[in-house]
Amino acid sequence: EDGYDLWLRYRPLPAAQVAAYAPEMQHLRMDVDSPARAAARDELSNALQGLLGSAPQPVDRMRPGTLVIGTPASSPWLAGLAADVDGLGDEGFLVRRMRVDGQPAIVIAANADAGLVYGTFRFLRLLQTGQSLEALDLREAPRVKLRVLNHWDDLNRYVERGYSGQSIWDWHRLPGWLDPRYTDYARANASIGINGTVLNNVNANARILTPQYLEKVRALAGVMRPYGIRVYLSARFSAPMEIGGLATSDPLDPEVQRWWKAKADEIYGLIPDFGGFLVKANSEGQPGPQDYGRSHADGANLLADALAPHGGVVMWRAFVYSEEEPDDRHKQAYNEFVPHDGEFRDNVLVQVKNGAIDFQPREPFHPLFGAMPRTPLVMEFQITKEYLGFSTHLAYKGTLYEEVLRADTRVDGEGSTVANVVDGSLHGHVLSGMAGVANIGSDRSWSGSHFDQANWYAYGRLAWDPDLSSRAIAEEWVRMTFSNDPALVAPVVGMMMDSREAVVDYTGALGLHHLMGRGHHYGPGPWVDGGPRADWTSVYYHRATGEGIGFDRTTGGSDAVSQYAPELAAVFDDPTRVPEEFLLWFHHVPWDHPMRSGQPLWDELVMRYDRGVDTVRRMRATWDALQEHVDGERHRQVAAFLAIQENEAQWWRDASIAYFQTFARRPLPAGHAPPPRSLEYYQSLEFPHAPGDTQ
Ligand code: BDP
Repeated sequence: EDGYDLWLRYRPLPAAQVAAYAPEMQHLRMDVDSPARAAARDELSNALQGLLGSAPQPVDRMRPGTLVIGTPASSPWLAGLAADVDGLGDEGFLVRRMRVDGQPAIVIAANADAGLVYGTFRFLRLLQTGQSLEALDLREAPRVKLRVLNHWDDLNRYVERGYSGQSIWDWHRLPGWLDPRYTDYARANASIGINGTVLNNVNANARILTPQYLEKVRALAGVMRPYGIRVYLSARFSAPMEIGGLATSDPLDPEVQRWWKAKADEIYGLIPDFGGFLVKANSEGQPGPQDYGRSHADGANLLADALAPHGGVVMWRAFVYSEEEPDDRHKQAYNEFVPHDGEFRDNVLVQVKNGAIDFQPREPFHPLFGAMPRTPLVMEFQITKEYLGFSTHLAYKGTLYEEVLRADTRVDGEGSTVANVVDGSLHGHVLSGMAGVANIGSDRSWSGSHFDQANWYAYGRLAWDPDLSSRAIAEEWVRMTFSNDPALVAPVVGMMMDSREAVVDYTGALGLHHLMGRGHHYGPGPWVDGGPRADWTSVYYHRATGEGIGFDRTTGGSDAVSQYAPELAAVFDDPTRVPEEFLLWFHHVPWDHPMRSGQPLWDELVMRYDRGVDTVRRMRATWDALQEHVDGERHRQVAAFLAIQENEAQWWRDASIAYFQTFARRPLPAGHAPPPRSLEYYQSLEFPHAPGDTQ
């Protein structure tokens, strides 16, 4: 059990469940006339062989205990379901226990192959999680259209902010060698509904667009296709100059336009279902349209026009902030993008990080959500844990995703949730998307740790249905990844549900943010100052002084609050009404600011640091007690990582308190031990090597 099998382990089910399920699925009636159907059939056979001890046998006439899989349009025996699958699109499906030709059967029906693949995985999940089939009748379709992974993978297999080994894309051996891992990657993604993957880093290398690399991309696209996954590429805006020999990349230059059109034609000649381009432009030193005095809309439309004849899309990132902006990085994306709402082509989506700064353990939702009604906005979540302890700290991000998706923007009255912006329903968009910065690498366990697989899983499930509950998702994942044993499920789900809040607590609660070590982003660095950019330091964000702490983003401060809908802005603006978890995000308050607990701010902050460490300690104890319920190999690794996490949570707590105490100049509240070492000691600690570091 090294984790390679992910949540698709298909280990034998307990005898009672086998006895209940097996008679219902002795036979299989399915026309296998496409690679996608073959993929679904193979998955089903392997899974049932593993779970139940035998694979269903193909039959061409109905017998009791038959699984019937197909489309009403092409399978005469399912023709009666035409109305039931109507409106489910190509990806939706129904799974139903019913009679077919007078015989009891389980049916997986859809309009197209993609739906059959999803329906098959959905059916298997029922068995894996031990559900009763008694009243089985599911009808599902994805809410979000483009459910995409973003790999920050370089062509030399280095993964930016990746903590699970090298890139899984072995560019050197492609296209000749198709590592079986690519197929398993596609299976895992299809099982959770992901239908697109951007293969290369947003800090893009233009060479990915050269013929030599496009052959390799084509080979990967071939592996993904049966699983309903399209490939996309990050495009470097200066590619026309770097690989095209042009003198400019100006989006309004006709030669540049011709170059991109020819490039798109070339790509679609090789990959007819190519998804499109993801672009990071004029951000953190990347080239972009502003280099020529043009706007983000000009840049995005240049690529959109090249892709449009082929049905491709552009996902144009809004993660922009410039060195020159002295005021508040929080406001920049909004200020740069809102004026261009309505100027983007129909096949452009603007991709927005979940919060206005950068994937911190907690941020309020990005004010762009709801503020660009004429443009579809892609939600960008980070699955890799750049700011939440890399792959050694256990932090289930399902709760973070859920918190953001459920946040109410109030732009169109109550119920204008971020989820409703993202799925396109609030403003009536046909296109919609969600992107997750992948945590996948060449490690045997894929994600660098067993529990980090849950973040990949949760992301996919929420992209399919942004209203799912993170707790229900955690439970599914635990059941499939470990076991259905109730003695294990409840405590492990409990650990996961507490885990992200623990990270918030021990790294800096109450709205503090961006306090990590410089460059590599690991461990505490609240003292980080100086260097090339103020907005890459910690002091820029926490603004601690002898009087108080926090970033004043109120109407009297940077006024970032005004980027939110008026009702919400009024709440954020008011220190007595702002949710406490965002107090220091929006306000600079005195150290003795009264908190809702009745304690002064300083005491509350210390209490939270300790609470975070305590939660990790409890998680460790919970896990240790589960030894007999988990295989030794996985149990040992998780236990070891939790020990690392406990040490480092303590380190974060001690270092942060030692530092902030120099401003607060107050003793620790009773019952809370002072940091054992001096501030100088914590500041002198060096982090030897951080994987995924860029600076
Ligand atoms: C930051 C990362 C950096 C990425 C950047 C981005 O530190 O490595 O390139 O985001 O999203 O969080 O473009």
